[in-house]
Amino acid sequence: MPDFQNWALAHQHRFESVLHELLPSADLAPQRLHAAMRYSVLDGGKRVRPLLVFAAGELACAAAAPLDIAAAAVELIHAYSLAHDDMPCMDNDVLRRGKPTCHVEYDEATALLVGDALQSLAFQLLSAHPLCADPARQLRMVKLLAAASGSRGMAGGQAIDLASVGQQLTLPELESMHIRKTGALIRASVLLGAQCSPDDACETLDEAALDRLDHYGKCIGLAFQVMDDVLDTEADTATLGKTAGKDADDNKPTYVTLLGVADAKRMAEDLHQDALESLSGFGDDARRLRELAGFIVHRKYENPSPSRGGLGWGWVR
Ligand code: GRG
Repeated sequence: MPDFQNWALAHQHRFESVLHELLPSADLAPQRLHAAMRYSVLDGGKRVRPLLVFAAGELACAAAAPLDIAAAAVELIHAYSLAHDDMPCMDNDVLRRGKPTCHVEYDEATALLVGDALQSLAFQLLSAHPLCADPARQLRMVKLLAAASGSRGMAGGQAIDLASVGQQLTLPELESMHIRKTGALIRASVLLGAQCSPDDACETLDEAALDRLDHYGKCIGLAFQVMDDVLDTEADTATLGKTAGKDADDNKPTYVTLLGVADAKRMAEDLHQDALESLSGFGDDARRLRELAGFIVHRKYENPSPSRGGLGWGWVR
C-alpha cells in the first residue's frame, strides 16, 4: 500500500478513538441526544478536514494532543453541518455516509439538536484544551473556526446555496458561494493545524508562510467542491453513500451544469496545480499536504468508514 494511504489510514483509525472519547457517552442523559450525536459523527466519512489538520500540523512540528483537539473541533462542525443540511427544511436527504440521515434514524427535532450540540462541543474543546503556548494565538484559532463556520463562512454559503435553487449563477457567483459553504472549513483546517505549532517551530511559519498555506487551503477547498459536483454526476448512490444526482434533481447550479464534466475536471486540476505551487517553498515537510491535494482532486469514492476498512481510496487515475 502506498505510504500516503498508510499514513492516512493510521490517522483515520486513531482519530476514530479520539472522537469516541471526546463525544459524550450514550449512557449519559440525555441518552437519545448523545446517541444521535455519536451516530452522526462516528464510523463514517473520509475525515479529509482532520487529515488536513494533521498534515499542516506535521509541517509545523505540532504535537499530537493539540492537533487531535483542533481536528475534532473541525470534524464536529462538519458533522453538524451535514446533519442540518440533510433535514427536510434544507436538502431533504435520506442517505448520508451510507446510513439513514440523522433525522430519518432519529427525528427532526433530534437532528436539529445534534447540530446545535456538536457545534457547541467543537468550541468547548477548542477553548478548554491547551493548543499552543500563546493564549492570544489560541484565541485567534477559536475566532478562525467561528468565522469559517458563521454567516460569512459555511452558514452564509449554505444560505446562498438555498437561495440559488432554480437560479442561473455565473461562475464567479458559484465560486463565491462554494468558497464559503465548503471552502471555508477546509481552509480553516489547514490554518488550525499550522497554528498548533510550538512557539519555537512557529518561527518557520511566519505570516508569509501562513498566507501561502491559506492560499493552498483556498485552492483545495474549491477543488474539493468542483470534484464533489463531478462525482455527484459520475458516481452512483452506493458508491457515494449519499443520493447521487441530487443537485441536478434539485435544480441547483453546479460546476458541471455550468462548465460540463471535462472543463470542471480541468478546473479542479488547475486548482490542484495552484495549490501545489503555493507549497513550493516548504520542502519535504509539506509532503502530506501535497498528497492530500492529490487525493482531493483524484478521489473516486466517497463512502468510507473505519469499519469498512478506511478512507475511500478509489482514484480517478
Ligand atoms: C447547514 C450551516 C449548514 C451548512 C451546510 C457542508 C454543507 C453546508 C452542506 C453539505 C452539502 C454538501 C454535500 C456539500 C458538498 C461538499 C461537501 C461538504 C460534501 C461532504 O463533505 P465530505 O465529502 O463528507 O468530506 P464526509 O462524509 O466524507 O465527511
